[in-house]
Amino acid sequence: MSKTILITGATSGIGKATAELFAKNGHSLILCGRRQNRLDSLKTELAHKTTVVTLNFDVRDREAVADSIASLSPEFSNIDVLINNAGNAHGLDTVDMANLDDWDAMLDINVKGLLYVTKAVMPKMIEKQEGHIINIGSLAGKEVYQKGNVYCASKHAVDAINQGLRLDLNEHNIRVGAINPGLVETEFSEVRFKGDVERAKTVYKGYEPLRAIDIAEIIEFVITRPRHVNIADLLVLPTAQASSAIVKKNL
Ligand code: NDP
Ligand code: 8X3
Repeated sequence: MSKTILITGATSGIGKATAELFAKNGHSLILCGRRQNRLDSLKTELAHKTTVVTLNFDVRDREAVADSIASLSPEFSNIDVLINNAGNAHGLDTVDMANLDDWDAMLDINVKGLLYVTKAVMPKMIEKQEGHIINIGSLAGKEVYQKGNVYCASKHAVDAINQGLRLDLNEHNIRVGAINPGLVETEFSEVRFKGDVERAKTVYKGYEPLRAIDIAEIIEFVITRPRHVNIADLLVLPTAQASSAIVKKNL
C-alpha cells in the first residue's frame, strides 16, 4: 500500500537510494536536505513516478525544521513513515587532536537534528495513533573504534534515542526501529575527510562494501511488514566486515 514518507538526507547516499526505490514503489515522498540543486534534480527525476515535495532545511535549525514540516500541504502532512537518515561523520581524529567544530556538527546534526525532526513529525502520528519511525544508526552505535570517539558517541545516542522513542511512543501504536549499517560506499567518507576524494576512496578499497541500495531495500522491507510487526533493531554489515576494526581486505 502506498505511504507518505519523509526522508531526511535525501540528497545523497542512503537517503537518495531510498527515495528512488520508494518512488518506484509508488510511495508519496517528502524529500529533505540542504542542497537545493540536488533536491530539484531528484524531484525532476522522480516526479513522473510518484508525488514528490522537497523541503530545504538544516536539521540543526530547530525553527526551520518545525516551520518546514508545519508548511506541508494537507496532501503531504499526514506522514506515515519518517526516515531519520540525515547525518555524517566530521573528521577522524584522536580526542586530543580533534576540531571542536567537528564535535559540534556531529552532535548537533546526528543527535539533536534527529530529535528536532522527530518532535516535529510526531504530533500527527500521535493524533492518528499510527506511524513508523526509522532511525539510521550505525555499527558505530554498537562499537567504538579508534578516532571514532564523538561520531561513535553520536550513533550510540541514536541507539538510545531509538529505544527511548519506542518506549515513549508504544502507547500510541507507533513503530520505532533502527537500521545500523556497517561500511556503505556513499559520500560519507568524502564529508568525513572534508572533500578529500582520494582519501575517501581508500576506505572502500580491497573489499566489497555495502551499497546505498542494499540499505534502501532493507528499509523497504521494514516498512512493508504488517502493522503488528516492528523490526526494532537491525545490524547490517558487508560480508567482508566482521567488526569496526576488522575488514577482510583482498588487496
Ligand atoms: P551521505 O554523505 O551520502 O549523505 C548524508 C545526507 O545527510 C545528505 O543527504 C546530506 O544532505 C544530509 N545532511 C547532512 N548534514 C545535514 C544537515 N545539517 N541538515 C540536513 N541534512 C543534512 O552519507 P550516507 O548516505 O552514508 O549517510 C546517511 C546516514 O547513514 C547517516 O546518518 C550516516 O551516519 C549513516 N551511516 C552511514 C554509513 C556509511 O558507511 N556510509 C554507515 C552507517 C551509518 P545535504 O548535504 O544536502 O544537507
Ligand atoms: C559509518 C560507518 O564505520 O565509518 O557509520 O563509522 S563507520
